[in-house]
Amino acid sequence: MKDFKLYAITGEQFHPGRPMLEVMEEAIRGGCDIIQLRDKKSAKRDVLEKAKALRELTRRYGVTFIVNDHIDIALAVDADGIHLGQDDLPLADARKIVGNKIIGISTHAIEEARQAEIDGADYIGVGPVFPTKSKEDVVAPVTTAYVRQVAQEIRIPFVAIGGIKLHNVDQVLEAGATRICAISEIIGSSDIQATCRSFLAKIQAASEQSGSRPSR
Ligand code: 3NM
Repeated sequence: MKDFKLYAITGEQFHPGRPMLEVMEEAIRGGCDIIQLRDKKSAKRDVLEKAKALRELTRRYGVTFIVNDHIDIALAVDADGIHLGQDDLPLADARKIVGNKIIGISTHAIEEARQAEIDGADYIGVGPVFPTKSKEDVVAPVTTAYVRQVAQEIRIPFVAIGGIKLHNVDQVLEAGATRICAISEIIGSSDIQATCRSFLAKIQAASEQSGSRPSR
């Protein structure tokens, strides 16, 4: 898959009164290079309409587009991939349906990360690093210790997620993350583009620092 650095997920409760498409366009203009449609509340047809609109937007900007949960919608709109949780369709079965589209898997423990790698995930989510209110039934924070463990052991791309803000992202980068995902900090921001640019500057600075350190 095309590599990425800053991953934004939709969350319409964080921008009341502002259209989702406009908010996600701001995120893209700020430099987000992968967008996920995550909507656990709307009727399926409404999710489909949102997916169509986001597919058109992301295609216009050349940004990767992922649909959470709904494999059928991902296929219908020709999204670049899907994102699945631990309780969704098993990866091997999802792979039979989506072929070579991107499959991302949420992981909350190293065993899940190892399994996702073995099963052929294209990337994994690693979280929630910090407490978050953006996800229901969320597990306890995995802390930066889990980020560190994944950075050392797992070879497929991973993205850190969960409660990541501009004020704490440095800890996550220091633990070895090179890709960051956020919902509330990005799309709940009053200046989305500036927030994205600040995240990217921090990601860039951390990568330059780690590049100048002797490798393990
Ligand atoms: N998945 P915020 S945490 C959607 O750990 C999601 O798998 C998580 O939102 C996981 O950036 C999370 O607002 C919510 O904390 C992230």
